[in-house]
Amino acid sequence: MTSPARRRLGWMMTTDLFDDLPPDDGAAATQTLAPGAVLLRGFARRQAPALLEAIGRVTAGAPLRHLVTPGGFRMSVATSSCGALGWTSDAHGYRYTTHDPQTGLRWPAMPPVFSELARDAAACAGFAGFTPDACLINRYAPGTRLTLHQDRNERDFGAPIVSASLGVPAIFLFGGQRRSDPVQRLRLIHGDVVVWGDASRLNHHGVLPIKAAHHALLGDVRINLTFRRAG
Ligand code: MD3
Ligand code: FE
Repeated sequence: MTSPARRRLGWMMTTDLFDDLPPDDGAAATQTLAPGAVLLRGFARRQAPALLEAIGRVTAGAPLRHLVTPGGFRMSVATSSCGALGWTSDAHGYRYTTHDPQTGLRWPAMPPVFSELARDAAACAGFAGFTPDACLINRYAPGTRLTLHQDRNERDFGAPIVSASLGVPAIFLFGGQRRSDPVQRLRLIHGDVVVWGDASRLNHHGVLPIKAAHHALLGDVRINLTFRRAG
């Protein structure tokens, strides 16, 4: 497959504008942010309405809630989960569970539109065969932020994490292995997907406070889906 831009320009130029892209692989909008970290601009845009409908169904069964960190702070992000495992936090620590502690029920099943998106995005980034068993749903109201952290509660760091952004934009912080490493800022908008694997899997990351904005489908919120192989 050839990108529309490359097709349009192909007759009049050589490849110099596209030297950062692999040749002719259909990955026209892919960008490597760091070793193992691949940005797929707009990858989830087409599926966004179906994703939102599925988010509505999942959160009807497992409501979004503000978890409390082990340190006793209420998270400003509201969280839910689906899949065989869901992520939770309380005074005892961060962990994955098979049941939602708030309802006592199993986490809702992962909707096929979720798992297919995660699998396809991972494959596009070079991680064929990714089958997530957990999806965290994070909802950001205006002003909500996520402080710099690592994701270390998963069993297998060999699997990537896939994240999809919906709604209003966010400035994402992408650091290194050590908390003190320099941090890149990346603006993520509706439909953007990032695959974080290999050398970037344990990098620190966070989200700056969400600026007041409006999105046609989501209003003033941002929703982020993160797909993991947790168990
Ligand atoms: C880079 N969520 O839920 S997704 C989280 O936008 C979380 O809701 C953010 O961090 C959000 O834990 C960021 C992007 C992300 C997720 C996991 C990563 C980036 C990552 C793991 C390693 C490196
Ligand atoms: Fe994280």
